[in-house]
Amino acid sequence: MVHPFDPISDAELQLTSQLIKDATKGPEKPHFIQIDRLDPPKKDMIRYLEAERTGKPLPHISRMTYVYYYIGLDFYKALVNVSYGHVITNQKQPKGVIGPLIAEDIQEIEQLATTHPIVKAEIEKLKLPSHVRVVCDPWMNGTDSKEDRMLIQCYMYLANAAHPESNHYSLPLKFSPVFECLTKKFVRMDYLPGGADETVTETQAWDEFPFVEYHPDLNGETILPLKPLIVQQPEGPSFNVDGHKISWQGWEFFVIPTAREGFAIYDIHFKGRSVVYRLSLSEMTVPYGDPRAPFHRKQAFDLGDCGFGATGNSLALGCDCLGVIKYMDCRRVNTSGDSVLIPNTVCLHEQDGGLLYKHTNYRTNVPVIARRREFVVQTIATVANYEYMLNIIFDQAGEIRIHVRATGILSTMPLDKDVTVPWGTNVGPRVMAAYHQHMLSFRIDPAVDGYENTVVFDDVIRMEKNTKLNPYNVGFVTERTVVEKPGYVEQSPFTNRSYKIINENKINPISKKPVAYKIMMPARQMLLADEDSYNNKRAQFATQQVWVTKYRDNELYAAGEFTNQSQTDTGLGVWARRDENVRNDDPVVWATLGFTHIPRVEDFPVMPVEAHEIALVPFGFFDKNPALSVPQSTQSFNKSQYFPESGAESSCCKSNL
Ligand SMILES: [Cu+2]
Repeated sequence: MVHPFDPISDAELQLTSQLIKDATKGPEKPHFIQIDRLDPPKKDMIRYLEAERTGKPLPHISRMTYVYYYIGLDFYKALVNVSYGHVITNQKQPKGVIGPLIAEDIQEIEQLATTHPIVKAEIEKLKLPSHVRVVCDPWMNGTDSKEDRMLIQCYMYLANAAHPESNHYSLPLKFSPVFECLTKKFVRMDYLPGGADETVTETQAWDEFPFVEYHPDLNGETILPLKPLIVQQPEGPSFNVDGHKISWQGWEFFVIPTAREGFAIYDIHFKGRSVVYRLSLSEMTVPYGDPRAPFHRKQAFDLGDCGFGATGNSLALGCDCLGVIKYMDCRRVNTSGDSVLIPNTVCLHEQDGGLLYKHTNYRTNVPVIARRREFVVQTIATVANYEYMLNIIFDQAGEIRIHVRATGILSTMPLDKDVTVPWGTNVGPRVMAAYHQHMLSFRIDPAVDGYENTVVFDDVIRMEKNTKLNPYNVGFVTERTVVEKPGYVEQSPFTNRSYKIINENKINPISKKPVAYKIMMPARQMLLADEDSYNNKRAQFATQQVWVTKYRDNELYAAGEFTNQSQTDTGLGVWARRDENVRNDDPVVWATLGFTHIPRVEDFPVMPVEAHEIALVPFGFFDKNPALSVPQSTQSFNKSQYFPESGAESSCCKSNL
């Protein structure tokens, strides 16, 4: 039986596109952009989940899908009831609302960018030798003015003609054609500055210099010998999978691949108590700090413009993930309305996370020691040059970690000989990687012991000095502020400000305070682009670290539903301004994980992962450490070996237990 949380099926996707085709009169066929299932209404789902838990008859919830498509240059959004097979709404969007990019269009533009006569004439001027070829990296246009056409900025590069894996990002060219994405019409040729200012020059003959290659066939490195370190689970994994529901070490939740977010996790319970209703990456924007045209428009919205599921990697057993792996697939639509399966975009597995706790009673020399086993839900998206690894990691102490790693290849700009610029790093001969930011918004729809929750923040402050109680001036206390209305909370690293989701209706018997989950996130630099820039207006979410809104169905994406060439943020920029109560109600927390990336030379030609994380940690949710039920770590369980030259027999994990 289909569960209301289940991802879109092949049949549902095809039914959706067929209904739109049937509803389209006139000669032009629909040009599909995105189809996925709509989130079931939360009110109905709460009833459904309650019935499921108590074994009562399950209420009917219709399966709904959304579809974005173009007819000519007109952009439409429709909602379809796929349980009953009819279109509910089908609306042409206002002019200026532009749909996301889709792989088929991008591939066509990529071809066109090297074969169009105007571009070919420009390439001719380079007088290229036969051992190099021209490669195009299509980029979303970004925004610097009002523009109703969906435009693609084609950044052009050279690569080694003899090898398909040659690193073209090492050799950017100084011209950049712009195409109209839907009609594939040539719009104009932009020229890129190569000096330390905005001056551009006409295309000159290419004067040869070496590539910086990453592929093992080309990088010229001698590979150092390495012996296998094999992750095996001889008795199988410790998790169970029932459809899309996972149970592991007291945790229960649903993992659902989606085209836009990569995946979402629903109805998270630990040891029978609810923690989160829905957890997902809601948006990521990557604005660049190079002020010169056309780089000033480099601002990707990786979810809204492309989609983390639609650009998801097919993860490979024994390569991307080790151990016993459960995979889930993502399904997307192509421009003709067919269903395309991207296999294995989400992997689920266990990993060793080092020690979870240890104490040695020095009087008896007896340790208690438990290893942290982690359960990982992972997806890896390739958004052109960059890879993003999104991990949601559960542990046995009730912690949920949102762990993001950026890797892949820096987006690069051309640089003339011996030039340096103050907004970028020279990462190879005549190639510069501009400073940029990665601003991710995670949407946390909490359910801390129920759905009526409150968001608070605690500051740690000095007690009043020279009082009877604090005569030595050493005391400090926490001071709590309750978030009553939607909006944002300012960062305050010097009061050690921490954010918590509490349930005011449930008092912890030990702490005598409301049960809570703490959102662990260090203070970080937020969006640098000025308030008077489109980069800022389009991504209000990225200007603050923590936002709170009141729950409404279908408010899932921090910068709004349509981000491609958007003029303003139609997400938090609107929802966080509503005057309504969020206390002891149904708040949604939006946590911005931001990192300002000043590229290193070592980030090129392929970047070692840069990891950042947010953790949701129980804070007076349990009445003691919930991980005491984890088995002790012993050598008989772990079966480790001594380094060959050692003959000692005693074990570090010796225990009298
Ligand atoms: Cu970066």
